[in-house]
Amino acid sequence: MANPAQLGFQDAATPIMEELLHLHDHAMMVVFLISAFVLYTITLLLTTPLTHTETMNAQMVETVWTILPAVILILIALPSLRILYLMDEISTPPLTIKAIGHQWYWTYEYTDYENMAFDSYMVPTHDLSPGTLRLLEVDHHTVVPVDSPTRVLVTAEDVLHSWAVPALGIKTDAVPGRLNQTTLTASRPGLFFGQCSEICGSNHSFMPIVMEAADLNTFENWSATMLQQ
Ligand SMILES: [Cu+2]
Repeated sequence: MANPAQLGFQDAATPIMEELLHLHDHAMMVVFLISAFVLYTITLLLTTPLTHTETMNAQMVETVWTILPAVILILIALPSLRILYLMDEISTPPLTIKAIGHQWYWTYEYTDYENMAFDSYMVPTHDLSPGTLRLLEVDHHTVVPVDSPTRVLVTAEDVLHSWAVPALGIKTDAVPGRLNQTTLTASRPGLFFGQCSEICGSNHSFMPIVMEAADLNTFENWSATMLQQ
């Protein structure tokens, strides 16, 4: 999760999020270079007496300042498109989870198992045990195995919600009557926190998401206990 007053992103927990962080750094580098150049040019403009006041056109510089921004845009667009198509790549994952948004909790269905579904409610502040996070902890974690591709189907049953977990690089709209598909492959074990990212009603802030990436044995044990309930 994010630290208090954290400015940057959370550490990546999926290969896709790692790619997104690299793209962000790449784009920011371009922004810094352009900002520095513009600032330098403005300073020159304000401190240098004007010469060439009779010049009507300058073909060379106009050619350069038309083509150069286009090249810079292409240098940002190409890696961006690459990640866009990477994120779309689902293939045939061994596990599928269905996340259903409700006002104001999430329901999860593990459709590879018979009858494995549970609701995930936020733990109210007065019920929190020491060391757990206020407004982020839920009563049932959503467990996924580490290093295993997982398909997440996202939908809603009442209004628009959005299933978002920043460390996993996921933000998928939950739309009633629609089934959106996304994928995640947790690259390390851990707890990854998210929140509904669509203004969905008065308790919008109180339907957090807790993804627990665990090794396969832990996942198997957990799924066995969930099936017994
Ligand atoms: Cu919501």
